[in-house]
Amino acid sequence: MADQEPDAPALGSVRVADRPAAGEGGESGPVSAVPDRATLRLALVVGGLVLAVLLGFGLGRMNNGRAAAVGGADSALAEHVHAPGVGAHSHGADQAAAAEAGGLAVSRDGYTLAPLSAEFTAGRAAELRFQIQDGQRRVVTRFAVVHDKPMHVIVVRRDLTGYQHLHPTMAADGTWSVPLTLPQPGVWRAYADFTALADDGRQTATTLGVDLVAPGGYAPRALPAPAITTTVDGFTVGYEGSPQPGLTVPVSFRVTGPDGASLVLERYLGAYGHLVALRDGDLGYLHVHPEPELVDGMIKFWLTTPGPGRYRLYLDFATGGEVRTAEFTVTVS
Ligand SMILES: [Cu+2]
Repeated sequence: MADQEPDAPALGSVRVADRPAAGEGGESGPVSAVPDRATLRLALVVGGLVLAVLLGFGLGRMNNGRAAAVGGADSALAEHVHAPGVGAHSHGADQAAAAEAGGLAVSRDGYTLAPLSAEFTAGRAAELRFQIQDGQRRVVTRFAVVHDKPMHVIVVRRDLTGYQHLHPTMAADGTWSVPLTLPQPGVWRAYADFTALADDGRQTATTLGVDLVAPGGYAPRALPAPAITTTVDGFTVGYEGSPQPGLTVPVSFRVTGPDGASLVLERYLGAYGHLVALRDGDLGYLHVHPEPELVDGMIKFWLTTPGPGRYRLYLDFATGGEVRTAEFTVTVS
């Protein structure tokens, strides 16, 4: 065999350190080359270690402490990295993918939402229980924490009333559960918004949806007319911005108190506000990317509306230790 240079080093590769020592393997290079190679290997190993430390440090900083893995004690530490200036739920997706509404399917992106209970009695406290399964129908137990929670559940009736934003807890077997009361009869939609962690460390952010039913007389309410301000418990909430079909645009909300004074907003789940947008007609769930800090006293989001139509916006904000939801109808054309 002809003498050959060591393989081009893959940065941080374990393989460099695992190669047999000179002379043990099939190498047939001149003896004089051995010290050089050993030195080179040592340099590569040390370099790889330094690089690994630097990478870990860099990832940790990029991650900004906003996400961590949850799951069993054997969970590998997983990073949930967001590009600077972009909020959660952005995963390098191209604009086309981001412009698609989520939550329309029980199975998508390799994961399936499997409810363990879908029928409720209107007005009676019960429990929503479900599992997330992977492509091999195995129950998923590892999720990335996004906005302080590994799982976000939205429940709304099909006429877009009765909005609830819930955070279930997971049992060791991967069964999620959360108390849920469907106050009125009708067909309701439940969304599971999560980032699953595969065994190989791959992260998949998706939103799956399933219908829940509360039998009884269903009297759907008409969607309220579009408006840029609304009130909730004496607080006035208004927004600025013009959602455009197929584009990601800024939408900023200002909250003022009962006396008209601008309000001291509190962080809730790692952000000043949480916005969910649902499409009238099919209840498509939209991607909304929050800015981490207030901008001119306003809560700023990046909203992607996939097409023309009417949408209902639900803004959760916290003040005085209480979370309230302001709702808006928006026409996109
Ligand atoms: Cu949530």
